[in-house]
Amino acid sequence: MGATMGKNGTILESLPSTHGTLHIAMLGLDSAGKTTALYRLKLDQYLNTVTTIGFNCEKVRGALGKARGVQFLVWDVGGQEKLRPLWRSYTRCTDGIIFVIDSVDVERMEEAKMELMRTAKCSENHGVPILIFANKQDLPGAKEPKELEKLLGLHELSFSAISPQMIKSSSTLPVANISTAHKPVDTRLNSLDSKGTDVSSNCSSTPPPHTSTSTSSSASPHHASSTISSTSSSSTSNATSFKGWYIQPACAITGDGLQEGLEALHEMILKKRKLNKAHKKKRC
Ligand SMILES: Nc1nc2c(ncn2[C@@H]2O[C@H](COP(=O)(O)OP(=O)(O)OP(=O)(O)O)[C@@H](O)[C@H]2O)c(=O)[nH]1
Ligand SMILES: [Mg+2]
Repeated sequence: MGATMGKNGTILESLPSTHGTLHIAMLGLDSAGKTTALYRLKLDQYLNTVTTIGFNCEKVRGALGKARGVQFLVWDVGGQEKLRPLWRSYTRCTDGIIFVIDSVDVERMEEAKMELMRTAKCSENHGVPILIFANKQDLPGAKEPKELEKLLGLHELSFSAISPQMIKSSSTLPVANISTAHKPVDTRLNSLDSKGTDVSSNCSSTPPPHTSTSTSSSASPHHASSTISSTSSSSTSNATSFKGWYIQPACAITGDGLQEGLEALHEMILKKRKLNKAHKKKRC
């Protein structure tokens, strides 16, 4: 039996509604800790991962502050170089982006910066809030968020909370630095070899952006927990523009800092929506 179409004939419209759910794309270089973070958030357990070929997708609930009870549909996309051109398919129409950094991998910091900037400055991602997890804070030599801010050039990122279309029609508003370095990508990953994983939802094709999957995974015992406090700066600045990013120290293995990060991301998403709404009203 074929899929039922929506009234405009698109398959997307016929997919189960995820109303109220925030769609999040989780990106970052291979081995940064994305899958470990995803399953720590989902299961509150440490999962022994292997590199992701394709993506994992899980519903995760916020546990802190205003994000408590909020559902996030998180797309964890493989970070290997050959997979990165696909990131764009996952950030399309997303509410927020999580970018995971290996805080000890100084050698690849420039590479991480390049990918982060490419993602943040892509015109389609304009104004999409970005949460940066400064992961692996448990390891000796882990760079602190303040230092990572510099190494990653985060000062280059400040967004207008409104869309480029709105900016065009208003000469008084700041125009963000927009780059269109990406080529459009519509390819699928079906031909890639999978090395196999113990995470069963690790799929090998690009999904439509608003679907959900579930998983059953095996788990291994928790690692000892350490306390990580957020030293990050505020996510907002003024009425028409907002910082749009937030850096959160984290340890995906223990789960430290992960929920705090979701709370900050949720706050940025709400702030952005509010600003967009206020701007629309002003123009009416
Ligand atoms: N010490 C430490 N190790 C971590 C942490 N997070 C992840 N790791 C380890 O880093 C390795 C890579 O983790 P993954 O979660 O598979 O990395 P990934 O970002 O999903 O990598 P790709 O799927 O290849 O993109 C694994 O051995 C994890 O156990 C952390 O906070 N601390
Ligand atoms: Mg992975």
